[in-house]
Amino acid sequence: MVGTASFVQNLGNSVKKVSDSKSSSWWYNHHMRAASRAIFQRIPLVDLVLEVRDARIPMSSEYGQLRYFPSSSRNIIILNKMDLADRSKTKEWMAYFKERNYIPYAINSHNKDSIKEFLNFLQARVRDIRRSTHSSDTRTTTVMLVGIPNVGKSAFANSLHQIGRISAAEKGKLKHSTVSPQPGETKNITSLKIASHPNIYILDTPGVLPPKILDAELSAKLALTGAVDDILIDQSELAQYFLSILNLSDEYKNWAKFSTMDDDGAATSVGGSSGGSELHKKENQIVNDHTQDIVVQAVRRALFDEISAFKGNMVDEKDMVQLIEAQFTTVLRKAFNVTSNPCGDATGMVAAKLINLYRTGRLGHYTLDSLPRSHM
Ligand SMILES: Nc1nc2c(ncn2[C@@H]2O[C@H](COP(=O)(O)OP(=O)(O)O)[C@@H](O)[C@H]2O)c(=O)[nH]1
Ligand SMILES: [Mg+2]
Repeated sequence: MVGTASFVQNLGNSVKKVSDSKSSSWWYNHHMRAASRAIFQRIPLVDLVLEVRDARIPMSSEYGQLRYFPSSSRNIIILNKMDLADRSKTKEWMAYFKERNYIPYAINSHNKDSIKEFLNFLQARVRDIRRSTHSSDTRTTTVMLVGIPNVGKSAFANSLHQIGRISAAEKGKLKHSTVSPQPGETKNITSLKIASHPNIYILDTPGVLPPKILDAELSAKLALTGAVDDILIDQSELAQYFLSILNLSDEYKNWAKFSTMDDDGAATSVGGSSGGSELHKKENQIVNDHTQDIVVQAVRRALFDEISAFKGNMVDEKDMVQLIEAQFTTVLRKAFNVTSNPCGDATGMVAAKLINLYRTGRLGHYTLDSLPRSHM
């Protein structure tokens, strides 16, 4: 279980309730139903299917419909948002998929080099398929992106279109897919050219969630990573679930250098997923780039101090609840400079700010899905 049981249950049950509610036109709305059908019909017709998943939840972000099309040589699993996931866990997940004869590829859609590398890989794959099917060199190849909402399909499609080797005239200045932090922004299937001679087109599709979700932990992970519209979810439940993950992980130890406590050089003595000096360089860069990072530093420092000073037992549910209560009501309010005023929703504001920092990778890298036990 990722996070502490009661927080997983609270959030998971709320999400499940939304997905169960018949009146919820938000969850599996008519757009999703129509899109799901359109995608299903097209899958057998395209040359390749790129199933975009979120690298933070390589299993939970599976696109269920693909189980009906088990031809794994035509499918590639894209683990997008790798920049937000734990790097060593992504490697383990890649190995896991390869062992099962899937073709996985980890991507950061915002990174040019990552996209260039993938384009080369894709073109080689397309050549292989052409050879094996004896198709002519001039035939157009169609590749379809599928996935649950908000995993970055449109961002990925746009980057492929921008970086793809096509003429300037073909790079339509106005032609792009809508990228948005809100799930459900892509309403239609759009086609973008990503390579010439021979031509490759990519179809961007709307995200589709399962009509119903039965598992509380799965629901909680989908909500935290942004696959479910935030309007449907209590933001403080989301933030508390995240805090229970953060408190149990080692990520906060990387923030020792921001601490005001006398920690005797703890910054260099702790290990984490990121190397110390590399992290430092990155941190300096970020500080220079964004004024908002003064807030990020304050939040990291406050969390580091609070967790380090915590005398309770993290795996004890009661102690964890107490710690999160303190973090939420005092520590983070101060760090975010949110004053409690009778008209404002201070808890909601703290929650939204914390979730935003998590989703933009500024509070560490977490892979929420663990590999099946037999594989570890
Ligand atoms: N950090 C990070 N964010 C990404 C990446 N790809 C997409 N995003 C962000 O994720 C959000 C959803 O992207 P979008 O392309 O609209 O997702 P879609 O619903 O699957 O089409 C947007 O805020 C994107 O900027 C990535 O590789 N890394
Ligand atoms: Mg989209």
